Amino acid sequence: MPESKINNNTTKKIIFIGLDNGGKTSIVLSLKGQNLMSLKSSNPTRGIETSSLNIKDEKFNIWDFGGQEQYRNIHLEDFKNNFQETDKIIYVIDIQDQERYSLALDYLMLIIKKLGNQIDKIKFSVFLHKTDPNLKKTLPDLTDEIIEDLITRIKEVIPSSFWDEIFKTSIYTVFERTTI
Ligand SMILES: Nc1nc2c(ncn2[C@@H]2O[C@H](COP(=O)(O)OP(=O)(O)O)[C@@H](O)[C@H]2O)c(=O)[nH]1
Ligand SMILES: [Mg+2]
Repeated sequence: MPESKINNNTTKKIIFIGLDNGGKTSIVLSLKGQNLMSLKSSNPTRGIETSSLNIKDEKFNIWDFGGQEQYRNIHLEDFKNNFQETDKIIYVIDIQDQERYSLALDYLMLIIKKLGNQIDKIKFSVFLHKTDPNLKKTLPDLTDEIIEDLITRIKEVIPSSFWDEIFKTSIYTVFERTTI
């Protein structure tokens, strides 16, 4: 049996993590095909919400980590349980929330530190989320230089093997990832 057939039968664990309001739950819901109107009314995630998702014949367990301050440290404290057997971690940064770039980078750094050499076994991506198609019009102050500077700072934090795992994403495009 080809290897890919075997992998299809296993459920992969994916973690979405980042600051609150970054858009994690919205990404999960849009991957599930929910319409945008229902996304607007979603509440902040408390603790960790798990759900499953099928894409083609692959099954995923999604762990959506509430990003509010009171939960952030708890996730890291119980890191062993929360991050065990993880196939993929997606770190979500709200590109429109310039004031919290530093906070988002600090939290990213803590996660990378905690992962230690386990990171070699995990796929790790950073989503520069809320990169909406009309961003240049709606937020003209968010210049290319500011975004480039953010990307440089991310690269200082994550191992270079993940540099090409930084994506610009938005729920306002058919969920699409643009490689930087
Ligand atoms: N402009 C924009 N807003 C988004 C996008 N994705 C999510 N949001 C909004 O960001 C807010 C927080 O989203 P939520 O999914 O609850 O964030 P979470 O705390 O990371 O789970 C909500 O008002 C969403 O509608 C996006 O791609 N673009
Ligand atoms: Mg949430």
